[in-house]
Amino acid sequence: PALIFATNNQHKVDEIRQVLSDSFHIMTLKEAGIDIDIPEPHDTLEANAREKSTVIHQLTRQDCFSEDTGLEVAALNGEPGVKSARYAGDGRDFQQNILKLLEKLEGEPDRSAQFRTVVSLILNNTEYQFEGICKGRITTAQSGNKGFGYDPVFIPDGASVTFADMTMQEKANYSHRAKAVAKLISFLKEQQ
Ligand code: ITT
Repeated sequence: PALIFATNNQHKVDEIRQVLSDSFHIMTLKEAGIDIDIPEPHDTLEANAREKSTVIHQLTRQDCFSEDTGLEVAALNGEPGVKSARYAGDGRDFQQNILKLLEKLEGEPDRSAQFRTVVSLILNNTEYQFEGICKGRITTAQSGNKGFGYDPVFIPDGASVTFADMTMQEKANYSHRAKAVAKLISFLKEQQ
């Protein structure tokens, strides 16, 4: 049976489906007929990821996973981090979030940052977590129109363009999400 992916973010679904091998199928909340706004009340990615998978597990009694992702900027002591989606307010307006980030980093020579994804899997009533980190830097201006969120201002180490300048396949060669999901896949394979 397909594993339920507890998210309301279609970009995450697209990126994860693209890196999943044919042996694993995931079902979105929409496809499972579940329409809820999953809460993210905690102050760590780990706790929020667990909250999301736990809520959906309690609702469906099925194996499922979630992920929580944050952009951690060194010069801002790890901000926006767990607040990445709502950095500039509850409107979750990505353009406003990006503008706030660039403003806070104005004149700052240290542009280093990382994306961090924590996957929370609930399998047979037990929770497991998998982390993926992508190090890189924040640009001074936006570039590209692919991807989502902070992609137009993030260049991963080893690349010369932003995530938003890359195809989904190219992004997956570097991304936090692809790394965390690779760990999830190898764990699931061990269980088979
Ligand atoms: P869920 O339903 O899975 O919770 P969400 O959009 O609320 O989806 P998060 O709580 O993980 O997701 O929010 C993290 C925010 O960080 C997200 O809304 C984006 O703005 C940003 N983000 C996450 N992954 C990203 C990526 O790969 N590239 C750029 N920005 C990303």
